Amino acid sequence: MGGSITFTMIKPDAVRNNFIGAILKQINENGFRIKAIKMTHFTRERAEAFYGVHAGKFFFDGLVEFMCSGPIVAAILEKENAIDSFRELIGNTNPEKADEGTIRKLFAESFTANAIHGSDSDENALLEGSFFFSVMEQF
Ligand code: IDP
Ligand code: MG
Repeated sequence: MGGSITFTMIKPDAVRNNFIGAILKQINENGFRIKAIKMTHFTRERAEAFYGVHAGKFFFDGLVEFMCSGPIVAAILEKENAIDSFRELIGNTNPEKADEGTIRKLFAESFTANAIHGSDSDENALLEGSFFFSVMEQF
């Protein structure tokens, strides 16, 4: 038990397509423990801030629009080597390039509507988790 943490969001496409249960099942079966979870909805301002590192890129406006298009499920996950292990489980950002069996390959609609988010570093997992959950130190 124990390990490091990552932050994830089941994105609006996957929620609309009724994949919350299937995705959480994959997450659990791959050894992640769900430490905190909530269904919520981005406002435009919060989506712009969350993805601020991508501001100005060609896909930014479409990404913000999409992330505000419906509810999401945000969660803190724990596992040994959580960041890398989870990035492996979700697969390539572009679902057409994602390996068979990965969450994006199985459930994504498109490059932008790619079903799920996973943090890319310990530092960003804390920052991103703090966007949705208080007292991140407890994890
Ligand atoms: P990641 O989610 O795999 O870490 P990032 O490069 O951090 O990928 O991009 C954040 C999100 O922005 C992606 O998950 C995807 O939804 C969207 N995105 C990134 N690059 C593109 C692109 O080239 N076309 C369309 N959408 C993109
Ligand atoms: Mg990223």
